[in-house]
Amino acid sequence: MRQKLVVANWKMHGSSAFIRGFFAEFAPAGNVVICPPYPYLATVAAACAEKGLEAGAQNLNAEPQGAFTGEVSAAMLGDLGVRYVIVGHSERRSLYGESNTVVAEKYHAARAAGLVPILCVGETLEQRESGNTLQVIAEQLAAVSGEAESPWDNAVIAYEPVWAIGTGKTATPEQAQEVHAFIRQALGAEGQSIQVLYGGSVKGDNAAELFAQADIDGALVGGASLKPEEFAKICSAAV
Ligand code: G2H
Repeated sequence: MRQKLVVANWKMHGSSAFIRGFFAEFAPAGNVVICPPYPYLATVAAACAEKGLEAGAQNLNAEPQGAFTGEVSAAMLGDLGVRYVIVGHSERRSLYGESNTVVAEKYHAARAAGLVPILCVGETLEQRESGNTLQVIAEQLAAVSGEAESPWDNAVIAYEPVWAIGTGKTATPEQAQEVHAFIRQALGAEGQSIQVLYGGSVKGDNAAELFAQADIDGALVGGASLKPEEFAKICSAAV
């Protein structure tokens, strides 16, 4: 039986004052992960530990250490008490040129260090309109699974249609369910146990209908995760 999970992706938002206010107000429900920007990870990890939540990072470098100015390794995240890390978010893919290969390297580096990668996959509007959604998702998944043994153990997948990210346009529950079911089938035997989240303009008032779908195990939430009350509503819908 899969448990539901809700992950906050704060992106490049927040401050020390925001974090104090957020944790003073946020009343958690269920399994929740908070992914702040790097400089706030230690503070957020400590606050999460107090409240029974988990902390996550938004990115990592696949190298274990070395002369990589500005980068952060999987081991450093683990050292801070961080358990999850987002890999392959569409903003990383489109704005920072992360290919399927780079995403796969990060995914495997995270798992090797004992972190749980949250692998983001999703199609652009152009890809959807040209009928290529499932092919794009299959390629993104195949790049990660490669020849690895049990590649989907201790991992989470987030389906985030690029056209729904930060646009206010959410995929309908049926559109999301279709892709989630496809992802499970593409993963073979491991597809039934892995948590598959939906992401893209999830809000307090659309979370419940998304979570009611058979193959949707929760959400990766951007904008709405910065509002403690609304985020708490989304988390409650997952319980
Ligand atoms: C998609 C999502 C969080 P938002 O990027 O990963 O953001 O909920 O603002 O669309």
